[in-house]
Amino acid sequence: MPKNLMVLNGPNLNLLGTREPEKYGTATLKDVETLIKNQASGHDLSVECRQSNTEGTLVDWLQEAGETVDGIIINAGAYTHTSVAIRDAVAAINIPVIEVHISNVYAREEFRHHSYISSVASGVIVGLGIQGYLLAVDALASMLREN
Ligand code: DHK
Repeated sequence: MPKNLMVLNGPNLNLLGTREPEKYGTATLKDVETLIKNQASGHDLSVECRQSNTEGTLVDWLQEAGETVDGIIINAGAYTHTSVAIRDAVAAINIPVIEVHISNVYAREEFRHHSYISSVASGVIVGLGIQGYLLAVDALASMLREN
């Protein structure tokens, strides 16, 4: 059976390319999603990418993905540092979830140093730019091969 991934991006990540490019780079979200799809297809994985600025929508999509795909990549943006609801949604999921941050949150403001998601994620990739999403695809591909 072909395996499927879901990539969820949270608030303000729709602005990639123009938003603080010194921190988030110059690639647009569309560029990033194309790279993710190419990376996934190299592993014979299909991937659906979604973005929302709304916390509840991300919770709904996590619940949906937990039932319909084999692995999830999430960059919850600022909700990483605030959302117990997103953390609880991740904790309720029985498939691997990789948390990604484009910037090195530990080299930034103190309020970005804590993630509600990290302790319930399968793994975390931080500060490697948009390459983090591609490394997360590789990690999921390897986890799914082992299962
Ligand atoms: C993205 C955001 O939107 C911020 O709120 C996080 C994260 C960091 C990132 O680096 O991808 O603090």
